Amino acid sequence: MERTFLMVKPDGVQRNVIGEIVSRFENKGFKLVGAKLMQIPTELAEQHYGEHKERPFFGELVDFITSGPVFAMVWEGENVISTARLMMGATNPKESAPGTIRGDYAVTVGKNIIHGSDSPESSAREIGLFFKEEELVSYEKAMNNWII
Ligand code: 3AN
Repeated sequence: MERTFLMVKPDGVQRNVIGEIVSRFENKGFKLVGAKLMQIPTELAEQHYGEHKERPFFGELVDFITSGPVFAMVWEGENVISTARLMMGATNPKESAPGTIRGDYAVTVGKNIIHGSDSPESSAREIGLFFKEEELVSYEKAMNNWII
């Protein structure tokens, strides 16, 4: 079953929307298999955002993501990577539709509440960066029979 890495960023933690975001993915029918509140060390932030190293906003990005605690999660489900991206909305909140997380909660591109892996490759990489295998749980939910 597909897995994705999702993270409520420091702005989302400060604005008390962890529960709201978890609820959206639970209600959709996805399964939470790992989660933790953590303060990201600078080195991990630089690895996580490695693909943006040459971008002018890289320093800002690292400063922001390390500025306070984040809520890191791994979610499981059919097509969870692309569906979570749809539920998050466009990177720039100016373009994210109402009803999406960023559309409902975010105003600027820097402070856009949530991160989500954009491909199976980035999901595997990011889950590996943030979680040890033993921090992820495999379990059955009876309700899943009514979802898939
Ligand atoms: P997403 O988070 O939707 O996958 P990416 O991977 O293109 O978007 O960008 C990573 C993060 O970098 C975004 N979440 C956003 O906060 C930040 N970012 C992207 N573009 C800009 C920009 N032009 N100025 C400042 N920050 C940006």
